[in-house]
Amino acid sequence: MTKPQVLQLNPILIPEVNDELASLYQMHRHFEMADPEAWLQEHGASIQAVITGGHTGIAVPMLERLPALKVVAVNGVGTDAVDLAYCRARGLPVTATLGALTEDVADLAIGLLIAACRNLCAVDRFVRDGQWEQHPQPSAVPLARRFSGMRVGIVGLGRVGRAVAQRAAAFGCPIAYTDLRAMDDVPHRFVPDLVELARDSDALVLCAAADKAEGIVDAAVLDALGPRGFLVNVARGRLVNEDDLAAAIVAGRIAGAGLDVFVDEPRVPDALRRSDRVTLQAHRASATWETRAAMARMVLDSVAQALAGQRPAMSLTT
Ligand code: 8YV
Repeated sequence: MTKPQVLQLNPILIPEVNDELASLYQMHRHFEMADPEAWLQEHGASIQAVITGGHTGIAVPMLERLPALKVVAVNGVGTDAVDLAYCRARGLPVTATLGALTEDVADLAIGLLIAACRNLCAVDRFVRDGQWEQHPQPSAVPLARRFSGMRVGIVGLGRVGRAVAQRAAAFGCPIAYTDLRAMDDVPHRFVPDLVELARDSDALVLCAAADKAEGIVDAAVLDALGPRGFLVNVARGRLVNEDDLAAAIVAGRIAGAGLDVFVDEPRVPDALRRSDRVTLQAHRASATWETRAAMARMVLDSVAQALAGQRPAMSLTT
């Protein structure tokens, strides 16, 4: 019997899961194809499942070339790069790895916040480059800012936002948040207006889905956050107007930023790369063995359920 055909758009880094996928399905790794266009032309009609990444998703024109498709399994929690309305109308399950990466993303948010306000990366470079020996006087390194007790404003109080709140609360930080609506099951203060939240916060942590929130962090929000305020983004680069952010960093209109995600990854604006007040990551928030293994297993399950004719448990559209 021929195996079901699966198109994989992004690598999975867990060897056991790759072995299992290869034993169950005929895997087609789009990212390794010499001529993906010609391949799609010839084989698109036989593909029954797509595996893709959270921020890369799959575009509608490609979905239209996969008429036998039974599932889009997103190896991530963000599905903003998949047209859910289109998939819903087509009766196509789109699955996500809901809940698998919450803890790691929240951990990195706190890590970035501490790195930003304590200048961890700049001071690391100061030591590494031999500068400490040349400038041993304590004034050679500027004083940092205390994280414990900072007023933390969370943008998007979903799973990740709540996990960030829990961690920040353990550091004695008063928490406020904004979202589409107030939530009655949390003790945190709801602030409907983002500018007002920024004005009331020492650190703004972005945890929101990007689909309806493109560019919400702009010059007005950054100015409200102010020259003693920090921005952390572990959600999507598109939430931020990156030109406004770069200008605010360069001019010292905000104190610093910790960024894991960018508008046009892997490109990071020069002004952000050059600034010592910005701590950078390469979209790594979910990138631990533990989380990536749990995510990959959920992807396996979703594909298996869909190909067995069941509604995948993690489906967002069916
Ligand atoms: C991953 C993500 O980097 O979950 C998401 O939405 O963006 C990230 O966790 C990505 O999905 C890995 O493929």
